[in-house]
Amino acid sequence: MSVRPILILPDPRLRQVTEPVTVFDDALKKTVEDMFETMYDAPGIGLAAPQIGVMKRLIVIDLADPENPDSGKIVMVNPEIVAMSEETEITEEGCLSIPEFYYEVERPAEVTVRFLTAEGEEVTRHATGRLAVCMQHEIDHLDGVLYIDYLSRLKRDRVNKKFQKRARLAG
Ligand code: GNR
Ligand code: NI
Repeated sequence: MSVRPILILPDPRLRQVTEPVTVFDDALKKTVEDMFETMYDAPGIGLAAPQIGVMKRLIVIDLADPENPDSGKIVMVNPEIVAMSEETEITEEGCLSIPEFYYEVERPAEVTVRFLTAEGEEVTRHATGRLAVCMQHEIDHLDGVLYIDYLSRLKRDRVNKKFQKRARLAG
């Protein structure tokens, strides 16, 4: 098991559409273990495979909140949102690939997601609250979508400029 480096904006891999998982082997389980270790180390409540440069449709989530009954380890392979509520909710989001920034985002308040477990078994799960937000945030990552894409152009440009500058200084 190992903590893997998390890719930071503007890494182009964060903008790629990822490939479905087709093989449910020990290598997949190892990747899942690494993702949990990386997420807990960060710490974060979710992590999508492309954030560690694995271009597959694979997500781990743990709300890690004793108050929240949705807490616990969740692995989602090839997830698909099969239903979402008309009702929306605005919550503050952050992203491990966009450190130190937090903005309010409006999303459907409830979603139903169909996915496979790490063993390849199909599951359908209805989610509300923080879990619903996190699932949508992570599934977006699999399609190269970041939460800043939902902000006004002014705010998004400000974030992009900040990270372009950081990359210049670091590179
Ligand atoms: O750790 C995270 N917190 C968070 C807070 C509000 C909405 C979404 C998230 S996900 C984020 C980790 C991350 O970047 N996952 O892709
Ligand atoms: Ni994120």
